[in-house]
Amino acid sequence: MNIQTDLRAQAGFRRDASHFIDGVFTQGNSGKGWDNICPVDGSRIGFVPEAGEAEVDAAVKAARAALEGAWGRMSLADRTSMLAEVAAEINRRFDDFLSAECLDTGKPASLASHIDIPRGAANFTMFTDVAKTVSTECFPMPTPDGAGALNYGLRRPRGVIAVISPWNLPLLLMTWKVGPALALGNTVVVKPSEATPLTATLLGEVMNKVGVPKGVYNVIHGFGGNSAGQMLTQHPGVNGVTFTGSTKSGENIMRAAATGIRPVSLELGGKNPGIIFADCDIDKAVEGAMRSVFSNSGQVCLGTERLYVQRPIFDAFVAKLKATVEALKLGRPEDPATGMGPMISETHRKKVLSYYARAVADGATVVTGGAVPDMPAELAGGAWVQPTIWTGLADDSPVVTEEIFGPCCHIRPFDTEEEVIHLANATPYGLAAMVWTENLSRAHRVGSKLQVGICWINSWFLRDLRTAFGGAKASGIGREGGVHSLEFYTEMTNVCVKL
Ligand code: NAD
Ligand code: 6OH
Repeated sequence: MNIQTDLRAQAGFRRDASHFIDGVFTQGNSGKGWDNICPVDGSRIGFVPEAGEAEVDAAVKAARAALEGAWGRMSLADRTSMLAEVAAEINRRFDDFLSAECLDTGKPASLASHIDIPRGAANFTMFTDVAKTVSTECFPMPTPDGAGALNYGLRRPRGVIAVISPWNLPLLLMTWKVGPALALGNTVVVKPSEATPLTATLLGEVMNKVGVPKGVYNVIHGFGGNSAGQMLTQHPGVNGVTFTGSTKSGENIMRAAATGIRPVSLELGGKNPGIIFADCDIDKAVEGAMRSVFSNSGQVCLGTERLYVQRPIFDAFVAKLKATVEALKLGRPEDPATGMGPMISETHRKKVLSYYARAVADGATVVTGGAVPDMPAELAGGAWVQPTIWTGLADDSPVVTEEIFGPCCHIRPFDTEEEVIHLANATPYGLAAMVWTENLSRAHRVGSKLQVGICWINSWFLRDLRTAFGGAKASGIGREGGVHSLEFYTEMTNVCVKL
């Protein structure tokens, strides 16, 4: 893995994004689009075309034709070896993907080279493995005439899948959907986030290089509501919508998918608690909290924004976390010393800063941060905020109840296990939680009582891709990962044969 010394010097990817429809890169005919801005310094990366009805319709039709054509006829062995080759080609073009992702998001290359890009490849290999092992049930049954009958299940691809993805882990979260969809025989139309169009576009080059039939993977660019996202989810040719993003957008997408009764898979927002018991290994807990609060500048759905620390170690924990946060270096993605990048955009920075102001207005103690950092002149146009810790807020402050999606957390003391379980669950969300304790019984007990899709004990973001991934309550519908992805990406028919 070679981290580029200058991302912009990496030549192998297009700076202007492009739709990718039926195997062809096109700017479309809508005449609309926008400038893609690098959040590191506010500079222009290139142009992004905005798809209109014509491009969305063409992409869905191309996906349908591929489903009924070359892709639908391909053997499982050929399909899966082709997708394994997609993974290999992502790895061969690692530096292109890395530079494109870091330019779009501003995230440190040290992070993207360990998480985003390798997972972009792994999402294809893992689901090709899953697809090869799919088997279905068989139930012999008696009949009154004594001859009996045999029931067996058949799994078919669901069809044309709309993939709507967010900007925080663009390649990782898009391929987390595209991988299983294609491995299980579907075709896709992807609408990546308007903030991060480059790696989805680049994946089109990989598909063509590998020889994936045209129309199997399509990309259209645009915004969400009243734009390409909405057109795609409303398109009658789409058989299912898989979405990662905010809970608000999830509600809109579910509404659109209701017409025609199309299934949805929704991975949504969170306000995840981290629970630190006094019997934990405090240094490991501080290190875990650092990663879960500040990785990717806090722009991770699984990240922790509410920390609950048991009273005997509260002051020590806050002091250690503060010292570690203050050592975090903000800087350019390509600088190996950079620990944190900017917010994704100026708009998002304003949102995060509004919570920084609200925390103060609500009487928080600002342990560290809380403002806009002083950056060198060449980065002054970037979307920077300071990593921030607060204490002293009431449990009903919006800073404690609403998802901020920034590099910040509120830390509150607690006394008993019962109390902290109640606090952790007192939210409409239910995506993830982390618990730090050296007491084995307590770890299992608390883990089983938290109303979340994923609970990490003495760890965070430790991912085995075979496990069920998704959120409880307002954090989502459905589970993806390993064989759990079969539920959404395939349709089951029971064949009942009278013998
Ligand atoms: P967002 O909801 O604003 O946008 C996500 C995607 O949906 C974008 O591509 C956007 O254009 C599209 N979109 C928005 N409204 C739409 C509509 N009405 N119809 C069709 N498409 C529409 O989210 P974001 O700001 O890009 O990402 C941050 C959010 O995503 C946070 O809330 C975060 O928690 C959540 N997230 C969740 C997970 C998870 O796995 N649960 C993972 C990552 C991010
Ligand atoms: C959210 O920002 C992170 C989601 C991570 C995954 O979906 C994953 O598969 O690891």
